[in-house]
Amino acid sequence: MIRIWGRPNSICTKRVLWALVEVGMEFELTLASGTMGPEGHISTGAEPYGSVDEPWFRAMNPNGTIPVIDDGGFVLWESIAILAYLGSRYGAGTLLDGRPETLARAVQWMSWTNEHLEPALNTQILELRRLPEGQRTPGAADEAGEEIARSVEALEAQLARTDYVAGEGFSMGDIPTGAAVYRWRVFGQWGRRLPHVDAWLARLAEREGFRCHVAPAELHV
Ligand SMILES: N[C@@H](CCC(=O)N[C@@H](CS)C(=O)NCC(=O)O)C(=O)O
Repeated sequence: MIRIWGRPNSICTKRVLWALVEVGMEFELTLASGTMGPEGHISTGAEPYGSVDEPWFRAMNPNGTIPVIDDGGFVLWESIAILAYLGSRYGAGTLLDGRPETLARAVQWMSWTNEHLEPALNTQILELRRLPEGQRTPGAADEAGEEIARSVEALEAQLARTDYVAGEGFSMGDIPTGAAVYRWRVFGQWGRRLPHVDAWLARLAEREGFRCHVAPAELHV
């Protein structure tokens, strides 16, 4: 049984939860965060789930970020590394298909998601939901939404050529990208016509890991 520390409304934790469903592994999730708790974001006065500043947690992950996994004593942080681990250890035929090209393309899109979508997505959710109204910056959420819309054109071009980001089959590469693009969509920043992205999201929505850990809008707030 894999242990995971994180929170269900963290986009990086969702990646790991979804991947665990894909590989059919049991896991135990321990809620941990320095910024969010059951009542919301700390900027609203809410108590965080905690643990991330404790010495035992920092010994696992000196950055104090989530998610972290422990698989029989093998401890790992950084969600993309965790997906790569799950893919290569448990994900033959589900997260990866054994082809170096699929692995490389999956990593390409996972890195692209971190570089091109995550910073703006983080701004968007803070500004639209998590920060108290008085602490929001006028226009920042729209600007972030526009930035994502521009970046997503690259994904639209890829999905015009292949059904999934790394080829004709689903792979771990679809997880971070799918969760991010879906979150952007949940918050209404859809705007442009992106038929291939739309069709791909509809395909991802049929997967159990997506339905459980990504689809519910309340899991993004
Ligand atoms: N690049 C890291 C990012 C880790 C990260 O910043 N995680 C966020 C949640 S998505 C976090 O730790 N937030 C602060 C907290 O909840 O304490 C990854 O992919 O795992």
